[in-house]
Amino acid sequence: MGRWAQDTAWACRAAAPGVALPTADALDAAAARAEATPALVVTGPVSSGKSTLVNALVGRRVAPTGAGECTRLVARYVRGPVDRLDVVLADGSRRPLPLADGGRVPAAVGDRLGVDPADVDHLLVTLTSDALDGLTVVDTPGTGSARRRPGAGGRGPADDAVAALAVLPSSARPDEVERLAAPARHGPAGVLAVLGRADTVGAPEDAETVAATLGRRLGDRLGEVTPVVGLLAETATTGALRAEDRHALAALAGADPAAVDAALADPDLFTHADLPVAAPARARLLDLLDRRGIALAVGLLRERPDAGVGDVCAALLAASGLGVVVGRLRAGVRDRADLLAARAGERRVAELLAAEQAAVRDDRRAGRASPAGARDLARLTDLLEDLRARPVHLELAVAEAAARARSGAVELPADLTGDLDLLAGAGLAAPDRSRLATLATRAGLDDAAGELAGHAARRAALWRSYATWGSPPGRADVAEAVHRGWARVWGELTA
Ligand SMILES: Nc1nc2c(ncn2[C@@H]2O[C@H](COP(=O)(O)OP(=O)(O)OP(=O)(O)O)[C@@H](O)[C@H]2O)c(=O)[nH]1
Ligand SMILES: [Mg+2]
Repeated sequence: MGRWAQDTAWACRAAAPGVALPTADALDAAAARAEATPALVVTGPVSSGKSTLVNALVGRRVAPTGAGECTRLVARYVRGPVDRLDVVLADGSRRPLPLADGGRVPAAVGDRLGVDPADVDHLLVTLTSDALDGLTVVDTPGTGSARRRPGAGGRGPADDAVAALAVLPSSARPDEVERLAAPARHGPAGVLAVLGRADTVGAPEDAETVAATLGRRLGDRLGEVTPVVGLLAETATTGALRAEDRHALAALAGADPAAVDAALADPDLFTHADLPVAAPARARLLDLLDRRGIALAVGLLRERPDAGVGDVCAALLAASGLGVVVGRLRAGVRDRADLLAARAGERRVAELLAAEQAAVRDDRRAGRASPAGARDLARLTDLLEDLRARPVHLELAVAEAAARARSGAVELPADLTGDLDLLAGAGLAAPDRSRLATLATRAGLDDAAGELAGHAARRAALWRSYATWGSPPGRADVAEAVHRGWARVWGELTA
């Protein structure tokens, strides 16, 4: 666990002995929240390719996938010493259930356990997969599904996510995005958007254009949209492609190219055309690769008849775009896991304080004395102030301000938005020399060391005035965070 997450957990636990029992329990939960592995929630409309992408990310074909509504329960994929499945019921109790053949999560777990499916809160899938080291992945039912509902106590089993991976079809509308991604809820890492099933939108080179158009149509709320072919990524990373599949592909590569290419125009045609591969083997290839993947693999084997399963998988993986998604996840979530976990704990304390404030207000209105409530309120206020005084809070406040400005939620003049992005990448929690030097270079300063302090002081003053001169509240908050960021840079350089 990282330094800031640990620090948050300690602060919460240290405050617990001085408050009433329910508040102490809630503080313990906030500490546990900071200590927990950060979670990424995968969200999107029904059949957009979420579970297929989850399998690719986890490196195992474990989540059920298929045409029609397939995922009916939230499933949390976590790292553990053995593979196992637990069904978590609405009352919090857990029932173990064997994984189905091939290590898949079985469909209809409610029936298998003899419980009402409505009583199931979520599935907890523990896997030995290294890909889950440091990142829990949460698969969800499609946004249009009637199965989506908050879990017990009004909290959904994905509500602790620090970031969302939105898997979108090319037809996604801005109003859907609002609903499915709820960027504000997922904290500073926000939402990483991908165009799912990108092989189905036209020629390979079209996918980039469609993704860019989708990003623009969604109003840049989600930032960049990356095209991804989850199916090829899943097949390539999970060992699903076997020697006999490669054999079938090689037979197709050796057949009349005109006949194979013509058959690939349509799935039915491909399964029934006169080709030197048994129909069930062709149907399996369609399941594993779809037509684009088959064309790609056959093309490779025509050029290099000696290419093995590993070579084919490498080509599929390269064409899938998974590497770009993994890279974005690393930069946006994994590399910032400590900060995000610390922030998640801090958010819980803020929620707790708000609830306590409401309770004390109610007591006051009803004429009830609540000395314990007033005492807890003071403790929680102190704790939150302490947490917010840490540099990690500042770094995340600036990152959030940058995300809000980029999303259009807060309007700023263009030159100030650039300034915000600059500072958001500066590592304000621990601004060492190399980070400050990078900041100076990115700010376009010639004499990096000499000029940065003066620049920081001027920018701090500018943002300060922007924060105070009649700005609307959203803008004032953003400006205040950036002001404090530049002030910290100045302080580091002049201390
Ligand atoms: N051609 C192609 N098909 C894909 C791709 N990804 C998924 N599919 C197929 O699309 C169908 C739906 O995929 P899922 O991964 O189950 O989609 P989902 O979003 O989890 O669907 P629900 O759980 O029902 O909401 C399956 O038949 C997949 O094999 C892809 O990248 N390309
Ligand atoms: Mg699914």
